[in-house]
Amino acid sequence: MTPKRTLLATALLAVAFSAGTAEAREWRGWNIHPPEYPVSTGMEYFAEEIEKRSNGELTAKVFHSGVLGDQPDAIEQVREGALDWAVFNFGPLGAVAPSVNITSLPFIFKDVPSMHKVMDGPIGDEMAEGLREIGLEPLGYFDSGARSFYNREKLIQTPADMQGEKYRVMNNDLYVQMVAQLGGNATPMPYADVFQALQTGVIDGAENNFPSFESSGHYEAAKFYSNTQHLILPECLCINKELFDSLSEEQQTMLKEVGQEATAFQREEWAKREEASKEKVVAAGVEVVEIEDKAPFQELMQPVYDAFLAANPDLTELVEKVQAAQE
Ligand code: GTR
Repeated sequence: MTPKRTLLATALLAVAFSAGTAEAREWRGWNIHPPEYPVSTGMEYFAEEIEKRSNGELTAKVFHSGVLGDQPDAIEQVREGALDWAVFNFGPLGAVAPSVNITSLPFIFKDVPSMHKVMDGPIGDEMAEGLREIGLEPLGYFDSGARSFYNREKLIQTPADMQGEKYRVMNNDLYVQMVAQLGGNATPMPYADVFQALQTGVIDGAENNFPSFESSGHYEAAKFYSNTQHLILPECLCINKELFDSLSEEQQTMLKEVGQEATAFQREEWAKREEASKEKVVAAGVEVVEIEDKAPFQELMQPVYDAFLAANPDLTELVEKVQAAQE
């Protein structure tokens, strides 16, 4: 090659390379959980597969353990494109997407299989539209089991046991109303602050599923877990919508496929972890009580439903559909 040609080739290569790197900008993914948690391994599955199947054209990284900040902020950041993707819980998501907030009506799902059935059908598609409207493209609905109350000092068996007790809840008004209806006081607080608040007695308790109760270490400070299962919340594997829309049709199809596979994988991992976490906390001395009759808790929730539907009359039909789909 002549020196001139070499120069030209180098310049072309540089252009190709910079174009290539622009396309291959690594997507930044937010995750609140530690690396071995089922949400985390589901996200890693997604990241690895999209890189493989796009021959390295698409790359994504997961920042675990909430190092990129708390959930409500992260939701804003993925909506705006400051972050690219994440797995978000429907609780904090519902605070900004009304149709999604239906899942936060206490006891709306009978059990976890019913939640899957609803989310994997046309109602899940309607909620996906609600997520698109706020700038998120959902690629799968992950599992996060059922949430129950735990306490530092006592077992909750009836709502009377909640009188005057202070509970941390996620950032969503529905949970403040829910705890108030049960006779307690709710304090919305970032997940990362709950452990210390439990340890120091700033709160009497909190509520979560077994894997989070265990992985967060909350079980070390709160030894009484009452299986109220008052919330069964899906989680969303989401990507910034503008970013998704900028991809080729082929890439979008591939992403959707990988999203579904990652979801199937995550749900299996979830079921295993739920068992393991329960065993671990029981072995560590946590007393777990099953609530055979949930009716006393459920009956107190009517005002929460009424207030929600009064504020969102257009969602009445969707609430009814969610209920009817489980009959
Ligand atoms: C977990 C959930 C997280 C976060 C956390 C919390 O179960 O997976 O996304 O919502 O609960 O209580 O803040």
